[in-house]
Amino acid sequence: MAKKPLNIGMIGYGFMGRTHSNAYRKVGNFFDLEYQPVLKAACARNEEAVQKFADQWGYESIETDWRKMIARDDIDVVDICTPNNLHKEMAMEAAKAGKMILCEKPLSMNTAEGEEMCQAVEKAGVANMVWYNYRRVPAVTLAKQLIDEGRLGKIFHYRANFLQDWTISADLPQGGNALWRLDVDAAGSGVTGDLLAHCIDTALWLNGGIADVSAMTETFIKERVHTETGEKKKVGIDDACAFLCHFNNGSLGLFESTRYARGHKALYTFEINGENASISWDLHDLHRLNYFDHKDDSLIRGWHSVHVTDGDMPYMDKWWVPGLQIGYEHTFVHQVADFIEGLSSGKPSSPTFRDALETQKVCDAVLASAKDRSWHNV
Ligand code: SOE
Repeated sequence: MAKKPLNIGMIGYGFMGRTHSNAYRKVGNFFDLEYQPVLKAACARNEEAVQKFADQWGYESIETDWRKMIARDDIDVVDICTPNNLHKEMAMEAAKAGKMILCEKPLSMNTAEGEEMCQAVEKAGVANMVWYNYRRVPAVTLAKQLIDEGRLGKIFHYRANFLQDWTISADLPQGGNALWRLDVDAAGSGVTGDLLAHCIDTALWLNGGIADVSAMTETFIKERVHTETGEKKKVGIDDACAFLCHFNNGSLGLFESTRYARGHKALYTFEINGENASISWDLHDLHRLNYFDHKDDSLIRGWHSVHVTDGDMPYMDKWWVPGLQIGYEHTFVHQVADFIEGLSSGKPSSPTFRDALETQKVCDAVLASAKDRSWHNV
């Protein structure tokens, strides 16, 4: 049967614009879905740059005014891939226009903004999702499956890190392409919203809600030149953040993120210790899930490394043959596939805006705790 078109209007053309565009193009080749994404329009202020992006990825048209693009009758889904300070305004406008929305993470600058966005999409009744892609690494989805089956038993500990080293140089400016992540007015926060948000989203999904947090943050470089003015400006983001927390299930959490861990580029890891078994995962070896089962015969008991490539493992029947692994870009393909399946089944795929708001609440509590150096309820 012919697939129904799902017309995509993409706002922004940076790193995420590329990962999402790639996913829209690939998904129909590997997943049997009711809808086929069509790259209808790409939108950004810089006409020459957005035309280049559109040509590269095969978008049918461009716009330089996002309001105009959202208003177009031939756009079904608005994909927001802009700096965080624009998410709310764009999502509110898209919801008002009755468009489905896929929004880059984190959902918003803070919980208050996120709540408004949730109310807007719920009132408009439009499908919505936030791009927390790491849930859809097959090994991470497998971890969810094993935990939900109760194999780990009671969970005692959840530990996660997201370590990078790309902002160590004091010469790096704030503001502009990609570097808007260093500008608090555009990003809202530093590693908390950018990196820990990923760890928190995965943790809430795997291990349930977080009750309270105690955090510390540090800004190692206090002033950086701002790209727009050429002047030095105070740095308002957190360069590093670590926090402790209690999960609602009684387990203890320990999270750390920094852009100052020399040698680490994107080392996202987590480990979960339960009564019967433990699980660990590492983004640099993303197709493996490490598993320790205390029930194993004591003579051969030990951590084993599961190569998540077999057809009965999450998503893997859609790709190659057992033993052949997939990578980072596939997580976005999986997310589009799940979003479309949600449209067909009427059962929205997670994380919706409302799900992602829970991550925002934890981020806000973390930043508040770091500020006044006390425990904060989420
Ligand atoms: C930052 O360097 C960044 O690109 C994040 O913005 C992404 O969300 C993360 O997946 C990789 O690192």
